[in-house]
Amino acid sequence: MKLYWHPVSLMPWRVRIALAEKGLTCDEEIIDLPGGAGRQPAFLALNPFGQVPVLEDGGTVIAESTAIMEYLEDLHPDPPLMPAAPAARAVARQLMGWSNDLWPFSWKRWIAPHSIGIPASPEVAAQGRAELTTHLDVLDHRLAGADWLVGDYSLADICYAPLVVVAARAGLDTEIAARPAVAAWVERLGARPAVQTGMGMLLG
Ligand SMILES: N[C@@H](CCC(=O)N[C@@H](CS)C(=O)NCC(=O)O)C(=O)O
Repeated sequence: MKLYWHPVSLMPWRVRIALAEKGLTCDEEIIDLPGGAGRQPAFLALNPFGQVPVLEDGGTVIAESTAIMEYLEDLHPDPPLMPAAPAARAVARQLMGWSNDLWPFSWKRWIAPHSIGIPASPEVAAQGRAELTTHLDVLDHRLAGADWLVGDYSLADICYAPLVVVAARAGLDTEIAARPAVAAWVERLGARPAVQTGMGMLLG
């Protein structure tokens, strides 16, 4: 298997965490973003949208971090990273979807003043922060009295791990500290060896 990624990109970190949790090794190739190798024909042939992560496994090529993680889960079900019961699996996927769609949308607004190419204003940043705060409230509610988002540690937790670990270092530390269940979960995530391996650039 080969993973195309970039060391400071959040979404590939999820895949690296899942690989580490399962004890799998994988070749890796760094793709320059944005506008570098990610936009060259050879990479666009793997992902026409030019985004990392992409996993190549023999003749199989998969983009989208959650699709890659579910592929790994199907191929290597031990240790399990998805709940067994259909209802719990659906809730895990719901959270994975929120981490994929809602969080990044708000996150881009929040970090816009520090990013190139994203329209920025104090109002946009404040709106992003307010949306992320609401998102943290939802997670805090789920985590009340629980160690993990859906029963045992799962892909739902892994999907959020890079997002919340980075958020805690990017101005949302006070919002996280104000939500004790989230704060304890962020600590728990950061303490996992696979999270430290997966997010090597930041935590390893
Ligand atoms: N929904 C995608 C998002 C992937 C994504 O946003 N990748 C970013 C890096 S974290 C990227 O490749 N950006 C470069 C670009 O869009 O050109 C996933 O979960 O894999």
